[in-house]
Amino acid sequence: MSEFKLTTVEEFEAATARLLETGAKVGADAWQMRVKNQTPHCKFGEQGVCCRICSMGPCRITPKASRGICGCDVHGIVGRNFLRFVAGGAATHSDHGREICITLSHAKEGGDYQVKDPEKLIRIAKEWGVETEGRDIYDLAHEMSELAQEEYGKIKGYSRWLKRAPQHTQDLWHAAGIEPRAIDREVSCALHMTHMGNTSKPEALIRQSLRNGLSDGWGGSMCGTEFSDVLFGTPKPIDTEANLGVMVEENVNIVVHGHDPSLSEMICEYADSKEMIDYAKSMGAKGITVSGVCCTSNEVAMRRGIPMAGNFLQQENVVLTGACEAIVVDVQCIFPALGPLSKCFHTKFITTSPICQMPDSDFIEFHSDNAGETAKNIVKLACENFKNRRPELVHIPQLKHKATVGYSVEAIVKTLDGVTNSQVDETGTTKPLIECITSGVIRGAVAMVGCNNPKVRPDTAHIELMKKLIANDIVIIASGCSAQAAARAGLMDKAAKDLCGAGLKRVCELADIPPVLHMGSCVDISRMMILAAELAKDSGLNISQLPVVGCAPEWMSEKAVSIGNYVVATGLDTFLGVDPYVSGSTEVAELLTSGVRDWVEAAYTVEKDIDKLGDLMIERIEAKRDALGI
Ligand code: CUV
Ligand code: SF4
Repeated sequence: MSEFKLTTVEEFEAATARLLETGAKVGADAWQMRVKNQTPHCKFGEQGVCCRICSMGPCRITPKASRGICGCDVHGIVGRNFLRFVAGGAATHSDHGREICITLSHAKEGGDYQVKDPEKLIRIAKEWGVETEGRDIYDLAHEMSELAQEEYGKIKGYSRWLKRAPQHTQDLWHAAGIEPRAIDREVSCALHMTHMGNTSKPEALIRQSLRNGLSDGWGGSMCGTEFSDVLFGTPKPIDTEANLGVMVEENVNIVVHGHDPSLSEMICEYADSKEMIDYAKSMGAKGITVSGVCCTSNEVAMRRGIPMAGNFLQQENVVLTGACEAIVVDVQCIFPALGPLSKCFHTKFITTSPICQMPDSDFIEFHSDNAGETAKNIVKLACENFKNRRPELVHIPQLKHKATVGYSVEAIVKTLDGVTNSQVDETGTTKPLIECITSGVIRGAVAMVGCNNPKVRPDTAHIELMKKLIANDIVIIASGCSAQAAARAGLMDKAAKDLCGAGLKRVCELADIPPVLHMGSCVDISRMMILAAELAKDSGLNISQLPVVGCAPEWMSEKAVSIGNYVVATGLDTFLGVDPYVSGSTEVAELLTSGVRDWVEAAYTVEKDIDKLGDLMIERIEAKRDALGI
């Protein structure tokens, strides 16, 4: 029998309970308490039937008021709210992508930012029809940065990245009229359409939702991922660890949190320098430990093996250890609660982006042109703060698991190459993976993504679903907080192969991979789109025919809905465990769960019962296999 054991959610919760005791001692509150004060939630908001788009309102639809003051019905209100939700998410991911493109413009030989993957840059340049022969790599980088930034506001044509999709998918997008134009334009168009007195026809609103989603996944997010790889290196398999136990009591602990790797990369770089380590020692610490929370953590874990302290709903826990000298944040998914919370401890809460400014934080503005200097100052501040710890409050839960991460598409293709005994066995294609799927050794794949949400017992849905799927020989590709849940539980430990069905276990052994593959951050879901596109092209199938689905069982952010929309629009059925505020309109709900299938060959399923959600995904995968006769 196998010795391998996952860390259980009960163990996670016991560790949190112990930290909350410390919190109580110092008068800190935490999301667990705030949830209580916010429950029950507003029913109108939950169903999406409240409109406050103009100041004649707010209007809400009730049995005795079937229309708002302007006459908008419930379907228009729910549809507009949904589209605005998507626009918020698409804007957020895409603006992050833009920052990366700007960082690329600051790359220079010997500078803070360099081109770490010149091959990838050349590959993309060729794709975009840019002359690469005999060019200086930085000259090329700067031209590509400019072209990429133009993608956001160009006056003609569609997103350049769409060409990466199989022809059939591009044809579907064209026929449905949902090819995204300039990235920013789709956000503006969505806000324009939903202004008072514009579109109230659900079908048109949902079409724009898909187009706006695509402008994220096949636009802004893809810029973010691809140019991050160019700048910081394309991820390769690397060992790391996950959970709060990665923090080291004797060391200066710096926690990076947020999404944009431009800052966290620099922090990691300087925290690793002899000068800074010596400085930490002069302050009485043994060294410096950088660990991460949320997607910026995924970014540096994938490229540097930096350990992951936790995911979204653990961000307060890192401060509650009493051993966090600085929590350094860039953008997105950062609790404003960290301000008052850090004041209860010695922790410095350092905000760095003009996009994300919060009360009770030290704002140290970070730009790509002063990156090194700023990062060094932040690391120094953290070291100097070590002496301010209150030893009686220090407690780091000793929970952690090892994890192998870093599965970019490039890495997956390389790792799986040679797994099969196939004569074809061409290097650089997804054919070995297709062969595993066709032969039934692997039944299919699920892209597990998205956040935590207190509406679902945190991490349980991610972990339980993954356990169920791998036991059924379904391989998981994961990103965002879902990936971190997996890593903390131990599902990214290669030994987790013992929890798989016989087929998947064999593949894990042959390829030396864990059954849950960490593909990166939330913008890296664009990697999953590229993988699906490659699988379709290499197999001659349409994306919608592949036994592959997407799942976000605990999602919470606008970004997640934008992601859901581009995953569906790409032809992959998407399973949600939390309702996106559309239950108030039968028409909108019907379009999302079925109507859109006529346009893009995929749709949403919403199911709050996690066990059922798992069954539904397995059924869908098996139905796709049946349809192919495999
Ligand atoms: Ni986007 S997955 S909470 S950090 S969006 Fe943030 Fe990555 Fe969700 Fe997690
Ligand atoms: Fe009410 Fe119409 Fe104004 Fe919305 S747009 S608040 S439904 S009047």
